Amino acid sequence: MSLPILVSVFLFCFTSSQCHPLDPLSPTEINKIRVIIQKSHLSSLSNLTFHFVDLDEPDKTDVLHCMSLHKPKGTRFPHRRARVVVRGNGETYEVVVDLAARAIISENLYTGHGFPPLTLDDIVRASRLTLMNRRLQDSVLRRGLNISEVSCIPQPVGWFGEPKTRRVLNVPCFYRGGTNNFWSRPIEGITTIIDVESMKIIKYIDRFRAPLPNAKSADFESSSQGSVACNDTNISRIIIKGNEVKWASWNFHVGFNTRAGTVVSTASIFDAARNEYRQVLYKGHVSETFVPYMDPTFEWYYRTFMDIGEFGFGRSASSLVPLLDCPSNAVFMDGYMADSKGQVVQVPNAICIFERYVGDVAWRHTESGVPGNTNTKGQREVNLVVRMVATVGNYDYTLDWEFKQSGSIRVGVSLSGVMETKAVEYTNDNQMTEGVYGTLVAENTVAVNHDHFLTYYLDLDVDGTDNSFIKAKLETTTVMERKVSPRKSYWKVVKERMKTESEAKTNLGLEPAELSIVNSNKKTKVGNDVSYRLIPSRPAISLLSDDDYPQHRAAYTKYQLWVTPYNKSERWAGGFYADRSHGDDGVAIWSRRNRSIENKDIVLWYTVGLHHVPCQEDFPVMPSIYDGFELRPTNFFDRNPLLKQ
Ligand SMILES: *[C@@H]1O[C@H](CO)[C@@H](O)[C@H](O)[C@H]1NC(C)=O
Ligand SMILES: *[C@@H]1O[C@H](CO)[C@@H](O)[C@H](O)[C@H]1NC(C)=O
Ligand SMILES: *[C@@H]1O[C@H](CO)[C@@H](O)[C@H](O)[C@H]1NC(C)=O
Ligand SMILES: *[C@@H]1O[C@H](CO)[C@@H](O)[C@H](O)[C@H]1NC(C)=O
Ligand SMILES: *[C@@H]1O[C@H](CO)[C@@H](O)[C@H](O)[C@H]1NC(C)=O
Ligand SMILES: *[C@@H]1O[C@H](CO)[C@@H](O)[C@H](O)[C@H]1NC(C)=O
Ligand SMILES: [Cu+2]
Repeated sequence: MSLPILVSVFLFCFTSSQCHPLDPLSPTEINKIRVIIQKSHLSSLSNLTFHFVDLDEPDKTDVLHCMSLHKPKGTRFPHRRARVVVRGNGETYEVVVDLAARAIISENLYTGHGFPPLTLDDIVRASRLTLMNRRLQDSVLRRGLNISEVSCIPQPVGWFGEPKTRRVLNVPCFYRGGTNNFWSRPIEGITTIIDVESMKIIKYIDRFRAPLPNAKSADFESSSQGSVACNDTNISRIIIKGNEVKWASWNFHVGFNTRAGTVVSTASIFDAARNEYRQVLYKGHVSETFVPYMDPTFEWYYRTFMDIGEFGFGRSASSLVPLLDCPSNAVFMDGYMADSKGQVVQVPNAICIFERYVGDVAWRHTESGVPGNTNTKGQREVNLVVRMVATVGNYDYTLDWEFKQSGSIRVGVSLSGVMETKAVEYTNDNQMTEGVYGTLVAENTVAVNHDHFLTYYLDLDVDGTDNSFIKAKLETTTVMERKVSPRKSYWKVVKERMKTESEAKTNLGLEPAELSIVNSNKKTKVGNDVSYRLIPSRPAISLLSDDDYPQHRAAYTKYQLWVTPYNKSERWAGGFYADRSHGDDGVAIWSRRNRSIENKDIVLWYTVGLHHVPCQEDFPVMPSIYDGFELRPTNFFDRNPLLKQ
């Protein structure tokens, strides 16, 4: 289709607090998009469904230009556009909608591998269809169970080399019967495969029976405790206008979309010594997740989930519960998204923002070397947290962006929720033989081994867009001048500036290295390059073999860190069309171009990884495990920014 040439439509934007160029789509805009699509020729496609509706972000240069103008009245901002992916007639269409012009300005039929994210409707219908299946009902009855107590949960099936793929879901079923924790009571041995497009069951197999795990041991709701409120911090220091947040010296924008959930952008920090805001992070969010289970049997092998691309963290956002998810001083933000019909769905309290004091010290010193007095000085560490919770089926991910007054940003994730378990005949570990792929956490209940990899998109702009990535290795050095020193060794810092994408791929091991994002065009007063350092989490990379299909699709999990030159369309680490993808898109593929990353606008792709060997304490509901990393100013300020100027 040829693109109509549009007269540039300028919105008078950015004159009020309501309007930041990266603001998520408002309910009014989502409605408008639906109407525009329904009035277009796309409405004649059969079974038209909306799979993705998000802001089509303006070009970065335009956004940065706009930001740097200190918002004079009447600053013009180019446009509001939306990126929409719909399916109709069994095909995928990528559409860009201009909201001011109320028109579709581009349209493309996607013919590559993989499918757009599943809709909630796909999931609900597949679940219902499974429960209505006579053969399943018979299987349930033969096991002496009551169909009214069965929950069936559709799951994406990955890709295992089939030349042609359809949109299908595998729908395992579980038994409530006395507990809401059905995840711990799988009805083992049954496989239902559903073709999502025609909403028909295309395969039903009942291979074997296993005992149903006990309801009493699986239940945790009856022993959950109320939350304790705590008023320690000061809400009045947080200033929120629209989606922009000002707190202490920080200024940033909080967005929300169905795929990533929380998106933090245009974060800058006020440098009192220079009397100016300085850029730190243009955009950061979770880009993809990979959760492969380590059970290769027929009923389990396909469970190799890429939750962000297959469904979405935003679509899985839980409404946060005051005093449980967020403390009493939290401020809440709602999220908005489109459902499969393009209609607005509100997620009340999708994000909370709060000041946190946990009793830590930001800096301190006791000086006893001054005659006459021993003197202690210091400052409490009070941070600002931006939080959301994505509940993807059985798992709950609490995702935090924590801003410190020292200039650090701590990005963390807490994992809780319920294990995916497999029903087995064993009631004691001493009966377990080969072919068990996890830990016996209760009688007849194995929690299966698995990994969690969360890959973050981090477009840092340290004091400007032109940055480089430096690995500083600490090398043991032999002392040569033995006449003046009895020492035999020391370590020195050897900095290596990474020139290309292939050099920048990093696995952190025992080798000591400092990883930093440096702006060599900007110096401190004493001449150091300004930079931010990446302080990593515990290193973990995928242990699957390179030729295994799930690994091929999530190839980026073989390195903890990738660095690419900024490209607006490179955003989703496992590729946009992750459902049933063949591994031909994503950061591992883009990086093969081996582009230059020196003194360029660069993007970091950092993976927080956990190998999860379940234990009994994880059952029936798992105590939170925390992991995360920090972005820390390094020769960015002329001295400790916590001190008064
Ligand atoms: C099956 O479960 C439903 C809902 O829990 C209950 O109302 C019904 O009595 C049960 N049927 C039998 C045969 O136990
Ligand atoms: C449209 O949906 C119906 C019901 O789900 C299905 O039977 C039909 O095959 C679908 N048509 C296409 C073209 O996918
Ligand atoms: C927290 O502060 C609010 C508002 O000042 C107050 O209503 C509430 O009772 C306080 N809660 C506790 C546990 O102190
Ligand atoms: C809370 O912050 C406001 C604004 O910075 C300040 O005026 C007020 O004194 C603070 N209150 C407390 C209890 O710290
Ligand atoms: C941006 O990335 C896409 C996907 O990798 C690629 O097709 C396109 O050529 C890139 N654009 C530029 C300017 O490099
Ligand atoms: C990437 O480019 C660099 C510099 O041109 C070169 O030394 C290196 O071998 C290349 N790596 C790959 C994998 O192509
Ligand atoms: Cu886990």
